[in-house]
Amino acid sequence: MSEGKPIQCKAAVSYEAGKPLVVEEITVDAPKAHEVRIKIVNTAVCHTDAYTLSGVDPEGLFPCVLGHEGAGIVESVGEGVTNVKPGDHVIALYTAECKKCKFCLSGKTNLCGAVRATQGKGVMPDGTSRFHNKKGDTLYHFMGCSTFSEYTVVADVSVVAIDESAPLESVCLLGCGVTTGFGAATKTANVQEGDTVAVFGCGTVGLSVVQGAALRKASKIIAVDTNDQKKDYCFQFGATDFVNPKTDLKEGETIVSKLIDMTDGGLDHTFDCTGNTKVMRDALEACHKGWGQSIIIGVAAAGEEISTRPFQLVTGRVWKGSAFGGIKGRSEMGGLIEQYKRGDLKVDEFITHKREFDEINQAFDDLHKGECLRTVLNF
Ligand code: NAD
Ligand code: DAO
Ligand code: ZN
Repeated sequence: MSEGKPIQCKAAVSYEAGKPLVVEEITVDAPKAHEVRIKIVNTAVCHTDAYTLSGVDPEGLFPCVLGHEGAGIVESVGEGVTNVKPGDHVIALYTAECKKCKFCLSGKTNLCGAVRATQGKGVMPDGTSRFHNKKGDTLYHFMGCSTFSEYTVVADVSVVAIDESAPLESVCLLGCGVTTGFGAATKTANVQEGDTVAVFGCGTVGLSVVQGAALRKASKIIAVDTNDQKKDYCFQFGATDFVNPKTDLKEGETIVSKLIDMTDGGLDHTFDCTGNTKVMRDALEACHKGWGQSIIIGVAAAGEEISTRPFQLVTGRVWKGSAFGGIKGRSEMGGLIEQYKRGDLKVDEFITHKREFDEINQAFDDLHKGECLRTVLNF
């Protein structure tokens, strides 16, 4: 029985920005009160992990255990934990849900204040870490999840138990990218039947917007991507059109003018899934006058700012943002898993690469391949 004791296990430690991760044995302490220790079974690599590893994330702390798109099985729980128990299949949540704070009770947002401050500092809510390397150095947590370790410890508000029949290899992707895009379309934007939609950037997040819009029976779903390798995926997930702004514009045409021409005056909903602030502006300006709304999902580099002419907003276009698709992880993950099991939510289709955990550095390289949506790692 490992309950109450430290566990030695394999993890990928990020010691320095811009350097490969080091796969080594670390110690994972027992969970304290209101904490949960999870045996991670599968984790995927997302651009946010790469962003922090690159060193440009001003909040990045090293050495740390990255990873935030993971699923596993509860090994043990600390005192006072009632929402999960050992043996439960779970998904780690980088957007916590305490159900008690001002944010959770507002009914207006999925952001939660419970662990926000300590999560951003790479520690557990009591201000300490559960990770140490063999030299005894403390390793920081990441996004309240740290799924690049065979065992991790998370706050009880940062984990949700799921239907055991859902394959962990697939549903680990609901920990970030798929949920983010799908929720942005179906919840934040609340796309309705017959609406017109344009999605800028068709990686896992953008394709999940596409599939959310298709499920809602949008009449036109225009996928915009500078990489033609994304075209087939876009149609597979439900796009009606694909535009590559690098190659598909006539002389004098801009992506904004082309989209406006294609939709008789502009779109009902647009989504930025690139993190590029110029694209964010195009996405807003391609919206229909009077009601079009543009949802920013992409995470821009530190210090970047967005701009447009205020007249764009005066004339009725709306700029919104969406974190984790507006989804409350503990209350709503069960519904997403049901949609996945019914076939209404594609998840398996995003797994373009599978690797053993030891190949995690190659999984970071996979991210740069145009045809890669997600690499899922197996412990
Ligand atoms: P990705 O890199 O797989 O996909 C981005 C896509 O955008 C690529 O297909 C790329 O070819 C395309 N692209 C790049 N520049 C473009 C341009 N100028 N015009 C059109 N297309 C362009 O990334 P992803 O995993 O799908 O994530 C997308 C974004 O969402 C990232 O910025 C990520 O950090 C962010 N994200 C946000 C949240 C959130 O909660 N808001 C959650 C997860 C990810
Ligand atoms: O509550 O103030 C806060 C912070 C919420 C963080 C939301 C993060 C959304 C985007 C991160 C991309 C993750 C992959
Ligand atoms: Zn809360």
